[in-house]
Amino acid sequence: MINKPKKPAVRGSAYSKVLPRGKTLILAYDQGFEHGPVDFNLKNVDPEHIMDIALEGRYNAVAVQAGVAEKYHVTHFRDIPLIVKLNGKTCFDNKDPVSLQHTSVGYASKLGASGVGYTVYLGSSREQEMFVEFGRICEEAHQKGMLAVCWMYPRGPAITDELSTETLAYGARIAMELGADVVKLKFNGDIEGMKWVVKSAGRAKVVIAGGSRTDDLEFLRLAEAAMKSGAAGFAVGRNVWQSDHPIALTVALKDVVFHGKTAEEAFRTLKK
Ligand code: FBP
Repeated sequence: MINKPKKPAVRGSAYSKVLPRGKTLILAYDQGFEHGPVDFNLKNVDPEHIMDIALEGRYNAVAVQAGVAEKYHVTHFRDIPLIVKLNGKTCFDNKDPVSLQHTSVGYASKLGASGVGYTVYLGSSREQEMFVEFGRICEEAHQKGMLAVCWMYPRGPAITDELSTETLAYGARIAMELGADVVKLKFNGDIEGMKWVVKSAGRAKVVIAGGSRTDDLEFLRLAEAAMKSGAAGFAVGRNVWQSDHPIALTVALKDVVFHGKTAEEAFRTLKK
């Protein structure tokens, strides 16, 4: 019997830093670019506040654009694994979105990143350009021992339902086939359907986006359902850093993601 390696082809410690025991909680903070400062208040507009949450909450990584990494992550270099987003777009054109690379893998590596992130809009009339860029990014990242994380968002003229199971599964599959180690998707609420999505991603790990701020229990229920579907965790932003108790919510979220607690159990601890 041949011993077959099960981990993706990432060298060094990047994989075990960001995905210890195959699970992860990533704090996403690229919304200032994607949505504009409309998501922020006087506290969370400051990237330093987000770094503090990531540190105190012991996140497995923080995902930011290069400028934020340069100016704010540098002092946390050793303590919070970094994922640098290599592309980004505004919210002005969501009908036929395209988001092209503006930062190199080499520069992300110089900033100390364990991984790079890139959004692909499956169904855009320019999806091919994003496939080509992300494929090359995976190649370069793996040569440097970094993780490639794909934000896979079906959106554009060819997409009728961004959250249909088959569309999400198709996106997960493409991300894996292009070389992603982690594929970030939105959750569609259908646990059985999402199991198929996770299967379609093969050995790429599926993490779920948090979405806009909801109440804590509802968010924890989403987390419980996502974990039941076989997801490896979350790359969450607004639900945590728009909360007025981000650390307590992080602890509750970790109870669900890493310790298998139900949403109700985690919520009871949160309320205490
Ligand atoms: P949230 O948890 O705040 O939803 O963040 C997840 C995320 O993927 C961000 O990384 C990104 O900025 C945003 O969602 C994009 O979402 P959309 O394009 O749907 O507005």
